[in-house]
Amino acid sequence: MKRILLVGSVGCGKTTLLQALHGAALNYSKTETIYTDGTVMDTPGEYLELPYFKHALRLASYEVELVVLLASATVAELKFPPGFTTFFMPPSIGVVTKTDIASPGQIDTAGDHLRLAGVGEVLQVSAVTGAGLDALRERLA
Ligand SMILES: Nc1nc2c(ncn2[C@@H]2O[C@H](COP(=O)(O)OP(=O)(O)OP(=O)(O)O)[C@@H](O)[C@H]2O)c(=O)[nH]1
Ligand SMILES: [Mg+2]
Repeated sequence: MKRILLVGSVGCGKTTLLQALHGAALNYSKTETIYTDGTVMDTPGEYLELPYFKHALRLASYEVELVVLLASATVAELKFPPGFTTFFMPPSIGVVTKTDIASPGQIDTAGDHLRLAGVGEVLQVSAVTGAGLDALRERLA
């Protein structure tokens, strides 16, 4: 699997997706700092949400081949600045999370937010049901 950086707001499902991608049990664990598990670099949502921390995301992105921006389908607010992908050196893709507990309209809105952030490609997943995980694994292979 490619070396990837997970970026998204607090609670959007980054760590849960990492666990699902690794075939591990899904256990809630608040991410408090940037860490690497295998080829996946996970980040705290605060690094996106608090301007003071944003530079840490850019530095981390130099270590990876692909930035994965995540947006929860259950969150109506825009969490990324428009054009945010230009902040990173590597290419970016978007992933809508929590599709198991969202309506099609909510999933579309989250996808629109990711495209506004600058990604050209959006996948949809549920770490809980496993929907979309095979397609994501294939994309990251
Ligand atoms: N129903 C559902 N819940 C999910 C899914 N992914 C994550 N969750 C839940 O959302 C909550 C937050 O998930 P995390 O993976 O910890 O979120 P995070 O983005 O790592 O959050 P921070 O570490 O705070 O930045 C947990 O209670 C998860 O169980 C999903 O696909 N479906
Ligand atoms: Mg986390």
